[in-house]
Amino acid sequence: MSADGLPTDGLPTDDVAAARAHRAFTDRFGADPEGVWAAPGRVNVIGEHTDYNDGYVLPVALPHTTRAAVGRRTDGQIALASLQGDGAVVELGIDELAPGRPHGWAGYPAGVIEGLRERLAGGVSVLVDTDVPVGAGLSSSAALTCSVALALRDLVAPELTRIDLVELARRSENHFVGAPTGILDQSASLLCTTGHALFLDTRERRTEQVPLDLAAAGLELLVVDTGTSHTHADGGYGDRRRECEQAAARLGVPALRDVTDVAGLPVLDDDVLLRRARHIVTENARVLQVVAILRGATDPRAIGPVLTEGHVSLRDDFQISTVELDACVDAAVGAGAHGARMVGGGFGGSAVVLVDRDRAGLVADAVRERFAREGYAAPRTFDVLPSAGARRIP
Ligand code: GAF
Repeated sequence: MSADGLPTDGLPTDDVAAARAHRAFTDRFGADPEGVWAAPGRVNVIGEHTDYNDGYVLPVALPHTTRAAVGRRTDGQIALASLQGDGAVVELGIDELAPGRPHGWAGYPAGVIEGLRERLAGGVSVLVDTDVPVGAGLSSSAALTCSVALALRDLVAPELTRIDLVELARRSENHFVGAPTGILDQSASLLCTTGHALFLDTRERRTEQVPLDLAAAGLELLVVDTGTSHTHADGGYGDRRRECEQAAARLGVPALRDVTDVAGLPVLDDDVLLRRARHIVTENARVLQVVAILRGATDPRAIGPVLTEGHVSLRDDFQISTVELDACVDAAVGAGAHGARMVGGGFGGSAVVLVDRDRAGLVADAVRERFAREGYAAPRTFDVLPSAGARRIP
């Protein structure tokens, strides 16, 4: 069980995770860290690709976290180590930090450090450890940047709010690593709370914690990691972003958020732009519909069909699904799930399935059997309840 009393599927408790990161930092750098911070990955309930269109999103935090053990230095160096890498420490002078330098996983924490460079003249050492699946569309990058951002806030920039940290982490991904993401993942990692979904209006930066007590309703979210590749720095995500911007420009609005009725879309004479815009307009409506259901006393099962509609829109209009994700959604719903959809940036990664707790095993088996029949690699599945956002541990 986690500190929140949630089942954690074999994950370490915060105490165990903190002790492990502390010990590894000491082994690697020969000194104690000043603390250990944890930030979760996320699974988005609904609201996909709406964030960079000024729209709405509704993520929950995963129980899976990235931990950062952090200590300031006095020699002006940055030293970055990961328990998941090859053991090599990435080391360079703080004045040498620049977009793309260092590259790879180290670019994510380095981008956050660069954002606070003037407060960290003496340098800093960071050791990270994670159980967020990497490249699975579950926001491992934001878990990494947000754990380091929260650590550095506590150590050198106490005036920064969590909203400021969302920006710091997003800038690291956009400008340092070169992945043109919105603010969904960073907001989820920093602002989610246990037992709630985070309703975020990405234009107004307004948030609402919407109760989502799946356990009380006998429900859970089953996450299916298809194991197929997914990365934001690649072209597909950026293409979709540009297409949405073009559609908004042709419609004469600042962002697709400003279009609330699909009836206005046929003036787009380009079929691709019409489809992209239709996804965003209908997806924003789906977020509002799901929030309305959850705010009411209605059974949360009622959101299931809306999730599946979201998948169809991502598949047919946004065109970012894959055969594996489509097979997963089809098999899960066929086996009695209330709804299912792909999550995250797309072109691979994971799907989320809303399912009765006592049926989750059957549904997972049905997905596995379908994958075996189609000749796809066996997926990894795990159950999730809405978990805590970023925090200092223990
Ligand atoms: C990725 C991005 F990082 C998010 O900003 C968001 O656009 C998401 O894809 C799609 O909803 O996770």
